[in-house]
Amino acid sequence: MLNIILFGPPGSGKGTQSAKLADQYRLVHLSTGDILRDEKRKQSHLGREAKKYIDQGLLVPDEVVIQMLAKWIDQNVRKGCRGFIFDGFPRTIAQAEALDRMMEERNMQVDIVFSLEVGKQELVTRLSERGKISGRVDDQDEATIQKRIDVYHDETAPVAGYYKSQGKLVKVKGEGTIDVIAGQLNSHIEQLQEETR
Ligand code: B4P
Repeated sequence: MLNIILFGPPGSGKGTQSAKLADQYRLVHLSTGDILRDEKRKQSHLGREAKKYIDQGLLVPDEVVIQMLAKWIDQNVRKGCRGFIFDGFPRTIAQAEALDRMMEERNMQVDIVFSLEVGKQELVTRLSERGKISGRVDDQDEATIQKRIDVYHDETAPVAGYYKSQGKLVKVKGEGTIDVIAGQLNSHIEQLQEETR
């Protein structure tokens, strides 16, 4: 199994790069943002709860996201998947600890954590651009985008230290063309696969 985490601020390219990696290595792409937005669209109980946080640029409570993710992992493991790309999860230390527990209980492990490094102005530009077409409430105004970047620095950035101390964190420049960034991620994965062969 190959399990990868894509980590970075909002708009850093996590979703974009995860889709490419999932396709290339035939992994299951688990985007907590996409799952929560889908629940919002369906107006399920979870979706209505999540909406209160997402639309304001805040994180959905840990226990909600952790339970939701455990369910998705189990469903895909039962189907015999080759591994996962975690996109937008974990976003807090509590989520990172929960993921480690979930993996251990299932005899799995996180193999590599990519941190996509992008400057703040570029993030604001990308998300504002996406806001014109995505219809996402959290991309619509600059104050909410700013709030998400602040939440990232306060609550999510410390997760990088958690994986650095496990020797799993790899920083990658997230500015440049999508294909060049994808090429860098690929070469790190191939190196990892060489080392573990
Ligand atoms: P997410 O759906 O994870 O979305 P995101 O952080 O806004 O964006 P992402 O980083 O995936 O976007 P991408 O770069 O692909 O989260 C949304 C919300 O859901 C959170 O604020 C939170 O409320 C909630 N949530 C999700 N997970 C949670 C969790 N674990 N715990 C609690 N709450 C959670 O794309 C951005 C734009 O940049 C795109 O338009 C793309 O085309 C463009 N782009 C990408 N790469 C580019 C490049 N190299 N050059 C130029 N443009 C590029």
